[in-house]
Amino acid sequence: MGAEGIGARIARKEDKRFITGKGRYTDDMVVPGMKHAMFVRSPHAHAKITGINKDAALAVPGVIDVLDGKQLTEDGIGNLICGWMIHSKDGSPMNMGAWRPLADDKVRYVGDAVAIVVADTKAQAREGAEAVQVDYEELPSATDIEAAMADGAPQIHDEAANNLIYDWEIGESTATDAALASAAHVTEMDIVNNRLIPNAMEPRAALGLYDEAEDHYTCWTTSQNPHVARLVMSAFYNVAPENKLRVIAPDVGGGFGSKIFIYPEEVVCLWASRRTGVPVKWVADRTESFLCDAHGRDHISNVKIGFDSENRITALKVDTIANLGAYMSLFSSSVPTYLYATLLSGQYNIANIHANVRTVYTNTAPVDAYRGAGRPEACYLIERVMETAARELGVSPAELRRKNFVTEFPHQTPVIMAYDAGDFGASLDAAMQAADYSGFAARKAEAAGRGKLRGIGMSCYIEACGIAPSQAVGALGAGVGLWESAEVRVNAVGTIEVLTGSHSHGQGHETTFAQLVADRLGVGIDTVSIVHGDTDKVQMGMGTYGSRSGAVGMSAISVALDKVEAKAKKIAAHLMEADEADIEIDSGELKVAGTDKTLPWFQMALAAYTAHNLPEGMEPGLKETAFFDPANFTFPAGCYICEVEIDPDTGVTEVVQFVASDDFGTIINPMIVEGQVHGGVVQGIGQAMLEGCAYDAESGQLLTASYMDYTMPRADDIPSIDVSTTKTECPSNPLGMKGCGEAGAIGSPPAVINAITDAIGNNDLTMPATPQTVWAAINR
Ligand code: MCN
Repeated sequence: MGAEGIGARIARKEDKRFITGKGRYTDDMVVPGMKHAMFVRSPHAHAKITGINKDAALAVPGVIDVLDGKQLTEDGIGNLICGWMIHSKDGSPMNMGAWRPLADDKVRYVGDAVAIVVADTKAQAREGAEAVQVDYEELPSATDIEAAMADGAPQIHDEAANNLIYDWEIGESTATDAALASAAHVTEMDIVNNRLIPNAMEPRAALGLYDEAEDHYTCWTTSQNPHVARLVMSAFYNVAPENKLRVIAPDVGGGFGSKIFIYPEEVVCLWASRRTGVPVKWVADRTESFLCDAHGRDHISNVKIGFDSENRITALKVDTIANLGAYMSLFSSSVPTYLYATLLSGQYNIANIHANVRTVYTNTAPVDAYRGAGRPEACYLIERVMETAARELGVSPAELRRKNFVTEFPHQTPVIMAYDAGDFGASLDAAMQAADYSGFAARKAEAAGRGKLRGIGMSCYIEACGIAPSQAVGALGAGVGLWESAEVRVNAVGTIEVLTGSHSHGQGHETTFAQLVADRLGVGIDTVSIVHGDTDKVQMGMGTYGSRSGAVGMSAISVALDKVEAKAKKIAAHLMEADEADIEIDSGELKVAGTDKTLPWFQMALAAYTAHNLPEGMEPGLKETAFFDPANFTFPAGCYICEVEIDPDTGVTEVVQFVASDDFGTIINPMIVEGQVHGGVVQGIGQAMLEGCAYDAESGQLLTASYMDYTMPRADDIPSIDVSTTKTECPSNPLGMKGCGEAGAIGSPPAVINAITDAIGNNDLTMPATPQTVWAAINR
């Protein structure tokens, strides 16, 4: 490792521009003639549109046009799609209703887009939007799972009878039932995983530009995967042919999954630019973000876990219903199925697993991935039921887990996943030591002396990330293969540009990706530029989600670097009249091993472009492209331990200690990884204790559409988090990396709830465990 290479704890290169206000976000983009848009949104949860009168809006000074869903349909703009096909257990394909970018017959949730108003200023667009008169015939609505599944529930899409999208299963039902029937002990629980609303610092935004002269479209957008956005908008939405559409995702201020999807707004802004002849910019206000960004989680489940007389798990049976909201967003169908049920085995050796998953439409915002989609729900379920089983069996939660850990790898679970490497015992030991687990009883007694309830809870998580293997995800119904690409360009002066299909929106790629290059080529990170987020600059890419940029994106860079190194060595050997096999690359030089002959890196690069005597048959230049498609997912795993103190009179709960021990394989930058874990754990504590999304059952209104009602975690809600790592290398990528971006959000909620329920001695507690909820549980 050089001072800036793999493993170096160095500050993020990109932070200078972010913390000095020089980041360039979609809203910073200004193009000549640009106008502003405001969407007219449904105030009703469920209603027929019976008429739209635009006259008053068109009379508002500055309003250029008002466009609606009928015009969008006339122009042939397609339905928004869910690209991951799921079949019900009877073999039928999922029942997907249409999602029009602008609703033209019916609105299905509060915030559903109905029309776009384009005006000279944002204020005029807002005034225009308020003046559009939409006539609605209100329909009864259903916002939660039970209401949507009740007899006589409102029918949200004609295609989905009883609002059921699919009824899917995985694993062996009969064998699991039989194992449960003969178990020495069965623990059964009903588990709710609360709905979350993502809150990126930068709200979503889009700027659509149609250039009539060139017949060309450009879309600046807050996207985690601009190439996928271009592909989908071109291939499915009929917005523009792919060769005439450029999508740019400049600096993006946080995504956490919610900016993976292609939403109505970017499609409509592009189309509106063509219709109106002016560039159209839309920037969501915070209320729009609450209403319309894809929400996360929202599951209800029943789980049964069986043990033999030696407390070994014999069976796990899960019945889950997931709320997918009013429309099926891009990956929504995969979240409660392949991203969830395939991880139900947790860190444990379980011979029999069966899960049944039903998904339903409701009159709420679409639900899709949110930091850790599917996997947090699986982890919460298995780690809550393990802790509960330990309490029922009267054994230590740590030892019950340890007894059931998978210890041999590779390990094939009964639910598709093949865990490739891990040492779950090592994480457990490290976390227990860091948390001074054995000293807990004394701390509890001391707290009791102060009138406080103290509790400890753990969670041993595993997740599958590095979302790729094209063959695997293809076989499971994903509409596309999920590899990643990279191009490494060595310029004639020896500086290096890396073009990557990954997108960074807070994860520090400009630093870690440069560290990899620095490590391999012996150059400083400042001679390396990372280029991403622009479909005109970067070859095709698959973007960032499922903590894939390290394991998949950096691996593509690594393979491209192999090719660059090989060619550089050939050139150097030729110029130094040495054997290619003797060339070493070190500290910015190419050296002939065992001699004092060296060639500076930049001279080799210059020669690659300018030499008249390159090796026979060699093409000039030095740039290489690679597409990396791993053989398996990566499986980060770890142990989180949370300790809380509760005031029994008020229910006010303080997280007094949080310990995270993670296995992320090879670590490129420990400081960035720790930051990722901190961010994830904070979001997990937020889910467990603070963030409660609520719709009014009667009216279907979102009751938590502002920070007055939806509580995000703040610094004073969070203790100093103790992060450490253990290491088993991932065998399916050349760097041995496992993803770290979602782990914190996946592993932490059950640790928190296990700690609170331990403190209060009542296991009947749902998230978010607000003071009121905790107080009620104490007094139940
Ligand atoms: N890294 C490392 N060593 C490892 C693994 C990762 O040094 N063993 C580094 C990577 O090089 C990268 C960062 O850690 O700089 C995160 O890498 P990775 O785990 O591969 O995750 P991605 O970069 O693909 O980011 C996606 C992940 C997801 S899915 C969400 S959601 C999320 C997250 O990361 N959204 C985020 N972290 C976020 N962090 C911020 N600040 N903002 C978001 O929107």
